[in-house]
Amino acid sequence: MKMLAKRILGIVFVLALLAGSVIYAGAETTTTAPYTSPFLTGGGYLWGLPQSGVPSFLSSFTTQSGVTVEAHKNNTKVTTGLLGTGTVAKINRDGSTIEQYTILYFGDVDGDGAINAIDLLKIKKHILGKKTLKNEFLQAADTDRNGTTADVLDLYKLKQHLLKITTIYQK
Ligand SMILES: [Ca+2]
Ligand SMILES: [Ca+2]
Repeated sequence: MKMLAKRILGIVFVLALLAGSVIYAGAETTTTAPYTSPFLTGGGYLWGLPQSGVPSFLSSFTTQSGVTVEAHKNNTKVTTGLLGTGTVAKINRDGSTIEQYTILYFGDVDGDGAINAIDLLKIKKHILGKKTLKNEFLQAADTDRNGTTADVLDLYKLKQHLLKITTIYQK
């Protein structure tokens, strides 16, 4: 009798576990992210742009209903032109911002959305101690993506990029 009771208890326990996992699985499938995107985020930054056009950036997001993505430059919403380092991506749900990221476009150190000789000059000035790069602009100066920002190797990598010898890795 005792054995049977133990066995029933065991079965009940297994059934409860199964029921629990079914409920858990159900809960998991109903939880959907507000959006998906091919970009990477961390520390308040967003990066991984293949190029810096605003329209293609915005259309890269797949959003749930009620969710919108906006790009802001100097606190003004933009829908055309180029994104650059320092542009802010806002993810809104029902009118309020739920996530916000500052864009990093590696190699674009002045935030105009282009990688050119001006950016090279900015890194050079930083190295020489003439004008210090800060925040996202300093982060975007890690052109060789080794984690250290705005050093001679980054200057060299940017030069190579401009000469089309190598490309700055954005992912
Ligand atoms: Ca630039
Ligand atoms: Ca570096």
